[in-house]
Amino acid sequence: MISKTNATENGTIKNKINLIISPIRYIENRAFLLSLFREKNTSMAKNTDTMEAPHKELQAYKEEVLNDYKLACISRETSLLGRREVLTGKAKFGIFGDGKELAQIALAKQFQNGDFRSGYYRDQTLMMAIGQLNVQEYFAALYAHTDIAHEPASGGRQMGGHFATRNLDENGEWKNLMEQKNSSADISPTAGQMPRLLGLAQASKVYRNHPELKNLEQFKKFTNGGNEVAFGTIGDASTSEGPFWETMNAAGVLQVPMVMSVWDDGYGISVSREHQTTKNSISDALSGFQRTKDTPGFEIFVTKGWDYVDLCLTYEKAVKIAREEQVPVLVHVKEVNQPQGHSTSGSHERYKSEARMQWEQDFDCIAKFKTWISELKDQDGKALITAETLEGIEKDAKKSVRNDKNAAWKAFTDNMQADLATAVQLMKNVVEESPNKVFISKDIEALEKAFEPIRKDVLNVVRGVIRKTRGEQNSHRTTLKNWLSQQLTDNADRYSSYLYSQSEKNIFNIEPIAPVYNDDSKEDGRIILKENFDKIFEKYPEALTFGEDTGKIGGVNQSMEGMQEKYGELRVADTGIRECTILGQGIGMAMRGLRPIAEIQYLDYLLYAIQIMSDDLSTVQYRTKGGQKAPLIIRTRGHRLEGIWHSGSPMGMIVNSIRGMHVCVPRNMTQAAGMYNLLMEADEPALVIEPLNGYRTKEPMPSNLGEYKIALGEPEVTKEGTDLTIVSYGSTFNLCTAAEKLMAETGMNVELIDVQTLLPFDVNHTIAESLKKTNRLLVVDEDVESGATAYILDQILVKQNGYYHLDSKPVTVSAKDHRPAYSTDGDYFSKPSVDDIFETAYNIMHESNPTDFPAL
Ligand SMILES: Cc1ncc(C[n+]2csc(CCOP(=O)(O)OP(=O)(O)O)c2C)c(N)n1
Ligand SMILES: [Mg+2]
Repeated sequence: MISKTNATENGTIKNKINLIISPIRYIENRAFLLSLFREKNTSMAKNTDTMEAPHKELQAYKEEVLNDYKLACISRETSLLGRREVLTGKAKFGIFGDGKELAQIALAKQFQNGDFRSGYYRDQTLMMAIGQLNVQEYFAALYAHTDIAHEPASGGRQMGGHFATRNLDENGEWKNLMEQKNSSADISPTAGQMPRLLGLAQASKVYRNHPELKNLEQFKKFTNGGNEVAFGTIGDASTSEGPFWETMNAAGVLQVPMVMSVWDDGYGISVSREHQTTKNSISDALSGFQRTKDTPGFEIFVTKGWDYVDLCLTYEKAVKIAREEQVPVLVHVKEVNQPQGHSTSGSHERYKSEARMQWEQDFDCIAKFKTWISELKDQDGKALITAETLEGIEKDAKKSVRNDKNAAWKAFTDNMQADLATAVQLMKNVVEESPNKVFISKDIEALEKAFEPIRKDVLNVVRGVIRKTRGEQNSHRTTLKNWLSQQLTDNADRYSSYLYSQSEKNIFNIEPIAPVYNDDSKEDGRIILKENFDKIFEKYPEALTFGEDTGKIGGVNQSMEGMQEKYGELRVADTGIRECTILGQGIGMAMRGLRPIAEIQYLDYLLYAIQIMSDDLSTVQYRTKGGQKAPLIIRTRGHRLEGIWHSGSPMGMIVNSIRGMHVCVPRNMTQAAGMYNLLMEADEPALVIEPLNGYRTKEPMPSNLGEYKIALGEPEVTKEGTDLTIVSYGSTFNLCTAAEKLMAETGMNVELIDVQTLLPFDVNHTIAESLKKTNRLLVVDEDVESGATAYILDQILVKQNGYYHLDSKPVTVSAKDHRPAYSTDGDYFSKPSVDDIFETAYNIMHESNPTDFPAL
């Protein structure tokens, strides 16, 4: 800084002006201007006749500083009032961004249209600074306002402090993401934002280097030559989580434009940093990631959360490196704090020492910012910005936040008040005619007197009135019941819509096309898959795949053989062994218009990724109420091989943890390929589990590869019969087919149904139709007892009313509760075998007709 000032003093004033206004040197110029303030060097400004240009710059800069101060005050006031709203009971829970304002303001200066954020609950100032959150919206979220016009992030579904931009239009189509600053939707699990961040950053790299995409018009809404930066934010304590390290390592390997900020306030709730981080410093711990001249890695910056000038300069440098060089950057922002403690759930006095509390006050970033501004002098040595100006800003901030808060509350309650008034009137009509009038009226009066009742309060009383007037001849009951029914419909939209896509491209809108067979040729399953992937890559330039061993050797089962040579390393890539971030790459890239196919090598290892699938991917549509999507396809293979770690089939766990995604369990590769073809046209995330023992099985070769599409949610009846309905899927279905041959030999005529997909499940109730004929049900599954079978039975017996058609008890065959043991015998005694399936089916027949089916 000093040397730059000296250098300009030695040059002519004219040179100085050129230096300041030249756009190419913008960053250096800003640094220079900032240095003027920092050094309180006013000598340059005293030369009045030649100083017009820099003077203007200084004025603009002064404005900028004042705007920053204003936003900091507004954001802080939002936190303070927000906490009060929770403590007085108007909102459920509050977690705020106080103490982190300044760093986020500095970061936001570098945030451009098309860029993405993947952060956490402290980022309200950042969201405000990039123009994607206003105070009223903040409070709307705190109150859980269900209208996206008021609470665009989640329609009141997420607790306050969980941010998101609306990246889809009302039809579920992508908006032009290059015309807005974007934030992927937050999730609460600490470090859960990390895997997705990797993919958001990687998308820029793909767009920059892809031979076709950058010139295609339809991708201009996602990128400008891959110049976009993905901004990550995380708290110091959350860096202890595995996904943080996995993401950082992968970003260093992939060299993607990611700027990772750590807001280091020294605590994760009550647990201080020395219990969290090696060397008590994340930048020290990560110092081995620092790139050198010869070895790529990270660029690492350390700054302080209260030092406005250093923060601004740091982010200028950091983001320039990430954007231009596509290098990941860590910005360790030390010395931030949390003036109000962690959240509304407790107070920090319980675990912070008095000295620490004092320090937090002394180093409050807004107080420090104010001191710094107050010390700026103009050319006459007078305060550049007066104390009155700053106090005026503070006062205005208080007032405007209060007004916005009140407006948010009014909007939140207005809508409910209207419903309340209608409900009360309808209930009074009912009660007028009721012999229990006096008794029931009390409930209605209590509701009328209640302080701002919510929907639950109203429906509680309405349902009570319906209950208490049951059996009465009361002409107004029907009207009240209709009103209730309409309320339940409206609230289903408020609270339960958009678990799946509601766009034109949801899976049910894609027309299936049957495979065509021109001749009798047969091929290994893997060849069918491979040739089909070839068609997919040809048809969709935005399609890309990655996973362990996926690239160079084309996958452990060779179903991508030759694809990397043909489509390049960008589109067919190897990754490190890191299932969680493979998923994250997929989520982030899918959120930016690409069509990733993420490969998890074996189903058993999906567990490393299941958290991120469950918490992030499967909730994207739901938690944004249709504001975002991530149409990612996950490929894996499983169910059968041998041994504890290679034969798992935890389908119950999977279907129950990823509602919001589709789960395809094809019995062979022809079906699998047809499912991929359908999914590529849809805009929804799905998991496809290829049957592990199907790669070398010969299957008839369809002639319309890449074209035929297998519908999801439609089981296939592969053999018709009248005695017993056998329901299964995947590899086990093939065992059922083998067992059926034995059954036929004994005179049994069974119907075999492959459900094909577990989510969705038999949408046309094909299985119930079958039960009408057979009146008997056997479900075969290789999950543990009561695993996927419990789900399947609930679907058939309860949802499809299958129980109604049964003449004998429904029966299940599952694997043993332990993991499957190694070797063929281990498999035989752990998983359902052809013999087990035959015997169980036969015993059902024996029970109903012991004459034709004598005991075995
Ligand atoms: C996986 C997971 N574990 C625990 C929590 C509960 N929790 C919420 S915030 C938090 C502390 C996070 O601290 P830090 O990352 O330093 O962020 P800060 O709140 O201090 O900004 C914890 C433990 C959680 N949300 N997710
Ligand atoms: Mg912390």
